[in-house]
Amino acid sequence: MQLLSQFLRRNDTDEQLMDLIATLMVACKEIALQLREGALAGVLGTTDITNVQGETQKKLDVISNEIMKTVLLNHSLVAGVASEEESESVPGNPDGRYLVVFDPLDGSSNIDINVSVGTIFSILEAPKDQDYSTEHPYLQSGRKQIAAGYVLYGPSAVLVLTTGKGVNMFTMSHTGDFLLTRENVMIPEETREFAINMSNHRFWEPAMRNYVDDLLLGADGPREKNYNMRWVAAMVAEVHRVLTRGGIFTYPWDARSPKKPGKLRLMYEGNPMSMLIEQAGGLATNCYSDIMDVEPDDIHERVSVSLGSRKEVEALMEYHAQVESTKEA
Ligand code: AFP
Repeated sequence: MQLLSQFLRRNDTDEQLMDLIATLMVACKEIALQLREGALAGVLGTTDITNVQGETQKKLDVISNEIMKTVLLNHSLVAGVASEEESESVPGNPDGRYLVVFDPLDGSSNIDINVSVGTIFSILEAPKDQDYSTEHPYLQSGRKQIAAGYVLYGPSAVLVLTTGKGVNMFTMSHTGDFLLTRENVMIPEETREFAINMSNHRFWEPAMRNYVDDLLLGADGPREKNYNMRWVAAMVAEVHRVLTRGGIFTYPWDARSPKKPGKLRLMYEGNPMSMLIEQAGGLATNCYSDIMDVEPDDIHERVSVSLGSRKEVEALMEYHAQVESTKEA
């Protein structure tokens, strides 16, 4: 079994990037330990703090965020970080080479019911001579990411990583080492499995309703095959399933918050997951263009996300194209 460091070196990874990834894993190991302790460490439940997203923070949201900030900002390579749990970016070493944008604990509504959660990260080059306490240097499209990944804290803790040379999976051993367990992940082009929060059906755009309604018609409908559904309520677990066996995951725009493009955040959910999906041969779209082509205006801006098996995402986009063409007619 190859260690993460051995694999990265074998694949000619930049030494400083390897160093940063190893540092990220120090933080994720500590988060995994906190999660494993759970109730025994008194880390479950919520705080009385509302974050910049307008969400009540779980104790482990705060703990995970502090671990990520402390570990990363102590490293000379890090010029600054931006977090789902921080209203502003946090500067590090002004001569640092990298910016790290992260969701320290995605899916935290699953914590108290002991269901999978994860840490999502995106690594960007730090533009020179910038003020990393402002959001400007972080506002780079997903195409500018030099690496992205997540650690899924499930029955096992699994790092899924891309540095732009494909997607690889590493399982954390009992000694805290990440060992290569799946190399060069490729997503099946077709699928029979979709993931969406069906309770929002009445709030979707017509194209999304038409698409999902046709999935539910199964073999008797226009898609001519039966589908299965999953919903874990943690994007990191949904994406892991899609990378592992194919599928489509979508959290689209809905009329509950019409001014927001979607619920999920572009910089530390949409972009890193889209880089993984595209590197594994899939598609990641906001139903009109690639997510990684969106030019961000705000660190916490949101995006409609539909990603997964290439042919299934293309089918969804066709439903949107048809509605758009009837509007123009
Ligand atoms: P939390 O981190 O607040 O649990 O939200 C998780 C998430 O951002 C994403 O990981 C899930 O796919 C999505 O929200 C679930 O949203 P619903 O609770 O509306 O289904």
